Amino acid sequence: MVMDNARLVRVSKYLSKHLRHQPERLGLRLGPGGWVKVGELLAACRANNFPISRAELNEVIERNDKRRFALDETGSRIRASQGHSIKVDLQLRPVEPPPVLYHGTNESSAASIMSSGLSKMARHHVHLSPDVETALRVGSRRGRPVVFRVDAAAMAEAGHQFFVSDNGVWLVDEVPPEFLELL
Ligand code: HQG
Repeated sequence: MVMDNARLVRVSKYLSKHLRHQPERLGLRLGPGGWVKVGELLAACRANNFPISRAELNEVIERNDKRRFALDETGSRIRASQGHSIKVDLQLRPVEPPPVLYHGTNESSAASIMSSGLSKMARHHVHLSPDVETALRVGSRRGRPVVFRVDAAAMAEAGHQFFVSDNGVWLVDEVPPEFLELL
């Protein structure tokens, strides 16, 4: 483990940008599941004047605060576990959610969310957190946070599908307002 935090964050942001939003900027295409060959990724980063060593990549995968990136079982492919804006099929299977999940957002979005529910906006899914602390952290990114309680059990009962990413983020297509309660 050799990277300082500044480098760790820089590499993580660079990887998020290209594995979630703009792979074409590096001449990459995400394969099924959102996977990219590690060798191809590192070569593309180098060609774009942002060289990353394999050791650094491994360290980012392991030390990243939210474990945003994962290797496949062979260690030869990498993907972002969630957070994409481009069309990608993560090949996640629907699973039964815990009875309650949470969504953290900023205060100024609360009224709109209460009337129209949660939409995925620019991302692929609505992101839900397993606990209030995580939701507060997510909501704090853009001003004063508020947290909604999501009645996941009732949603599942009503036929909504839930997915969970490799790093424990819960994903749904939408949350209609009747399943939301502002804490
Ligand atoms: C809001 C980060 C008004 C929604 C985080 C959110 C997460 C509405 C914003 C992950 C709305 C979209 C995702 C409505 C939704 N009216 N506002 N009807 N419906 N919104 O960033 O959940 O660091 O796309 O509340 O930690 O904030 O990137 O979603 O505020 O896990 O790995 O629209 O991104 O992870 O914002 O964050 P985002 P999010 P990373």
